[in-house]
Amino acid sequence: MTKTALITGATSGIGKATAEAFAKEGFNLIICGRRKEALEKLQKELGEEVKVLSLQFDVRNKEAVKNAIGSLPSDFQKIDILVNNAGNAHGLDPIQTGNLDDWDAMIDINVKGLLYVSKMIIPQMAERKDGHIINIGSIAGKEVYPNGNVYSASKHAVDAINKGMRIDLNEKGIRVGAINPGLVETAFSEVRFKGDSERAKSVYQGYQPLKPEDIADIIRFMVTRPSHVNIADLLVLPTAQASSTIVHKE
Ligand code: NDP
Ligand code: 8X3
Repeated sequence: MTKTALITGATSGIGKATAEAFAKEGFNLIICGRRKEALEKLQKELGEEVKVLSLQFDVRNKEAVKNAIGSLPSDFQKIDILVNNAGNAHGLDPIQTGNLDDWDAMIDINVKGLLYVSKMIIPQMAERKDGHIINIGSIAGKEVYPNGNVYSASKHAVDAINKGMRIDLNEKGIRVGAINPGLVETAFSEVRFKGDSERAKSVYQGYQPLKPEDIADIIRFMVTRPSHVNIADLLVLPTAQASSTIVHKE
């Protein structure tokens, strides 16, 4: 039976690479994001290999999440795999000068958005006693680094939600696992530094960062294990990175 996967934040970076990896695996896809054009482009590309539906919504908007996932056509209603990936860092400031809008964005997207999407999908998985949820955390959910304060808090929340989901869904036979990447070269730093490309580029210079495909490949591995195997929690770093603050640059 062909599996269907819903991926949030599929317009870019890790989410897009995961959609591409899943298409190679033959999974039907529900790709989500705010950028319509990027969704349409990816839908067209991957639509040649598998069935693809795109859903455009902002995960911060509870009603939009409800409407989008609540009105799926019948052939996309059964979701086997949920990848909670949408998220970003906004700003990198000390707590005393942090920006309230940045804090709202990180908590609303990385934490509340993840919950809104999950709430729309977990009940059907629980009823079927079948499903697999992959939460994209971060090394920032395992450690706190200077100026990472609220982003780190949002990813520590993802770490806690991942554990909480696994505990509560244990009796339902649903697999729940997190992958916590270190430095991956995506649009992440562009967003964090609000379009300052030079500053964003410098984050990935002098060493070999992870590529989004590296993380996607591991997610593909996680979801293709036999049903009695749940990879519960992974920390994945570039070889040059030992911790949030220790990165060996040439
Ligand atoms: P990108 O900026 O490339 O991708 C972020 C994705 O999230 C985009 O597809 C974006 O889609 C989506 N997104 C952001 N805000 C919203 C929103 N309000 N509503 C719906 N979708 C949204 O970054 P990455 O691929 O790097 O990030 C993906 C995940 O990986 C994030 O959770 C991030 O925290 C995590 N991560 C990244 C690391 C890195 O070093 N890059 C390391 C560790 C974790 P759109 O703009 O179309 O809405
Ligand atoms: C993204 C990696 O180190 O910028 O989660 O927090 S880091």
